[in-house]
Amino acid sequence: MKVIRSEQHRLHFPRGELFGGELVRPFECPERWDIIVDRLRVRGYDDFADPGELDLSLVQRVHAPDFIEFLQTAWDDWVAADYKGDAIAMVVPARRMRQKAPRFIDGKLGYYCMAIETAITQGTWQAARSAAACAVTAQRRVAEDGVAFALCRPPGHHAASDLYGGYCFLNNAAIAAEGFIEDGARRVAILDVDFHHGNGTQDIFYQRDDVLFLSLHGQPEDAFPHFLGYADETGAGRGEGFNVNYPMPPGTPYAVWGAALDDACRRIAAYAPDALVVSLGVDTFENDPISFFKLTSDDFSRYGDRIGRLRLPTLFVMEGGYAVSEIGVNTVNVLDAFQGA
Ligand code: SP5
Ligand code: ZN
Repeated sequence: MKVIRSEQHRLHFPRGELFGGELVRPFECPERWDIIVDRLRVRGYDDFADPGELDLSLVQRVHAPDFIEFLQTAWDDWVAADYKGDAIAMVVPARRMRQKAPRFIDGKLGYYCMAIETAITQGTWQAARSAAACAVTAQRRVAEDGVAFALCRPPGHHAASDLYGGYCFLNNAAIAAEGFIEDGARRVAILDVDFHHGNGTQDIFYQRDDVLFLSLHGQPEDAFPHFLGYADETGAGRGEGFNVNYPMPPGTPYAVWGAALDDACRRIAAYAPDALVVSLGVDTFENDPISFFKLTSDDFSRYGDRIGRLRLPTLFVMEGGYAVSEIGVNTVNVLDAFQGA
């Protein structure tokens, strides 16, 4: 299986993440990438490649022009305001306030932000661009090989057309889905197995019937991002019926999670897509520091096999997973079992 990854991910590493009222070392850190690469090598994956130049027209199909402009300029605006730390949003356009991007950077950050734990630094735009490029380059490999892995960092599934946050800036999986459609796919399914609801991906495709979105995640009552991901969000307009959420409670074991995955896989098979994008977050792991499902390392093999039995052209796109020492084993267990299915 071809693995597309870029060293440029290192350009994004904020000094701190706002967590429990403290600035802590970000959970979403460069070591995550290193440990996945190490494990891939141990398991015999040796077909690594850098991404090609990013096709900005695909990014523009997913993200609003003013949002792309904001991501490109936010750091310079922040520095111009004479701020010394990383760029963090503080004021947001809450209920009954004007939804209008202001001129000053403090206001812009809040306008485009969906969760303020996520800081922007000098290299954030370049790193986000490299992650999207990995997704698109890997997507183009799927036509030849039937499968590919985009080792994206930073992740993407919380990013909506004009929102960043949840460690995400560009929605790598959504951009890749648009790549499949550009290459002739009539239907694409996106299966989001990250612990967190893929609010950005859901929002991007909510009114569409050519992209089926399914997400298994911690229920919004208890889990980030808290304000989307309920089971009654089923799509709108021609997209009605093409959005499927599986919110699950704290402590969910594989017996329950795997049954939801099986239901999702049966819906995917019935949809008969030309391609499948898997938003692969491994923060469902029992020892993940910020999540509450109870999957074991062996469970990742179990579900990799289930996805493999769909027999679809499949692109894996890396999302979350914060139990850093086990992130490699858990991620590669999915890929190995997919290939063995
Ligand atoms: C891509 C991805 O996995 N993003 C997740 C972003 C979550 N950031 C906020 C986490 C806050 C978690 N608080 C839970 C505390 C549990 N003790
Ligand atoms: Zn996650």
